[in-house]
Amino acid sequence: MSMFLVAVVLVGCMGKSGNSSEDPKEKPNIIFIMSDDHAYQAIGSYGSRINKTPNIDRIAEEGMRFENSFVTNSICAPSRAVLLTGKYSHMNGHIDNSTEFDGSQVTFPKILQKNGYETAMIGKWHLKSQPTGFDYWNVLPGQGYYYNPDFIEMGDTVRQEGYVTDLITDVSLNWLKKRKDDQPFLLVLGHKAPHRNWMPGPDHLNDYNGEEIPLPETFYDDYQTRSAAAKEQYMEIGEVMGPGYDLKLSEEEGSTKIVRQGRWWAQPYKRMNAKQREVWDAAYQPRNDAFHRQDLSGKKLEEWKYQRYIKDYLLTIASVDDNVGRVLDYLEEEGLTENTIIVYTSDQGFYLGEHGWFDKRWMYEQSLRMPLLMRYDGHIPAGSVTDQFALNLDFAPTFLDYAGIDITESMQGRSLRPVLENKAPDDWRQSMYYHYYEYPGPHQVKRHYGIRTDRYKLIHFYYDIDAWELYDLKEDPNELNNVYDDSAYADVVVELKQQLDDLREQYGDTEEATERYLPKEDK
Ligand code: SGN
Ligand code: CA
Repeated sequence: MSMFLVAVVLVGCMGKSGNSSEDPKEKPNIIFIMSDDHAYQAIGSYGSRINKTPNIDRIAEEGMRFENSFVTNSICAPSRAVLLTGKYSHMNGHIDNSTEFDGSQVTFPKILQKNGYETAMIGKWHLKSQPTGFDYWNVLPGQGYYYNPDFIEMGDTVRQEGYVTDLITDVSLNWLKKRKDDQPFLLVLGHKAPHRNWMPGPDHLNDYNGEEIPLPETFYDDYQTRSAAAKEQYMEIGEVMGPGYDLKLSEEEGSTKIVRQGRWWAQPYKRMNAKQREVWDAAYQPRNDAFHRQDLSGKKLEEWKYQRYIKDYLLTIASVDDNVGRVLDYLEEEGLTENTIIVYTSDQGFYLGEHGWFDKRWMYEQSLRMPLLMRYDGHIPAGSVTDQFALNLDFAPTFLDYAGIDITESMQGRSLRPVLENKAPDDWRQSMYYHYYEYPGPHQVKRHYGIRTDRYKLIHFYYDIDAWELYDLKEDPNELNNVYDDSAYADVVVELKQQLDDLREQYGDTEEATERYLPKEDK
């Protein structure tokens, strides 16, 4: 099926599958909070061993936690394009971070807008083209800065003083306060944090000081049983993290002069004003001095890098958590919790040292899994947990369903509503399809596609490699043992390859589509 054909959608036909009446005021409001690179391993309600997120956990306590929520292409802009369109990357055309999103496509905010919703997009956007389908938008250009970031408000670029996570929340609360109260609303609130280069906010610079965060079990993975793909990546904490931009080191003991090599640390550092820099240096200098005095090498140096990375990462999350709390408090104060669907998720998962890595992209668990918490009082049972498979493909159909809009013809995902209401039908998906494209590219994760069932994961790496991997998630949850060539799994391989072909056919991801998205010189 051509990606252009599937863009034909029925916009605005009301009421078939929803519970909402025709009166827009009766429809639920939607607040969709998406942070950038927030791993489930760093969320309290997912059992984090390394941090606490009391406010994010409030959403789970009052709603549902998804244990098996997956992204279909584990990287930022493509994940957002899937969210908006409800279609796989090969269908919406946004396969990697390099291209501009085609905003003329049908998206769920556009459909909601046409059906009486007031819509806003605030914070991280990352799709290069201007947002469409939003009555109000105020977004970071590109990745944005942590301190004193620029915002593009309806086309005008304005620099705001302050810390990005607080500022995005300020703009969001202001919009909520000013919105029209005779319409339901959709607010997409995108946080920059905890994206690289993990600069903590002024309120949390000194948390975790003197503490040791435990190393993940697989930190020293040697990739022995895997294909060349895992050996040829460029995302090891020990190898890749630069002293300046990533690790925020100063040049030498006693100096606040920043290290210049290793990426562009000067830019974000110099963006701080004098007061902010003073607070920053006061926090980092003693720790940097201690580092210089130790003269570390080998594993000790790698583990020091891990500590610096993970603490900075978690500190940026502490601000996200505070600010989620501000939004939830506002909704409670205004009596809005009852009729508002609240979602917390991240554009993909992330490695917090598992396999020795940071970043995402792989179909392995930490980057495939998206945290997903949803609350809708009176509709989603409080404190519930589901194992059913959810995909980022499902967000658009879910919101349209709750708004009483029939979407059956247009999107590739399914409404999560029956799952959220503990009524998953017998034909709910038992497997999921994944396809990642951005190679050659940052971190050098090779192109791959695959299938995950509740027990197995089969992956095919292609382009400058032709390699298969199979993991038995029950026997090997850490995915250290590729059993693709183990004869005991021969039947499983045959069965999964068939299922994978079926999924590729079902979603229209043909050989021709895969070929179409190869780098130009290779077509
Ligand atoms: C930047 C980062 C990468 C990261 C990509 C994509 N490098 O290029 O580490 O993988 O963004 O991230 S940086 O040195 O510029 O920080 S994504 O979440 O936007 O897809
Ligand atoms: Ca991301």
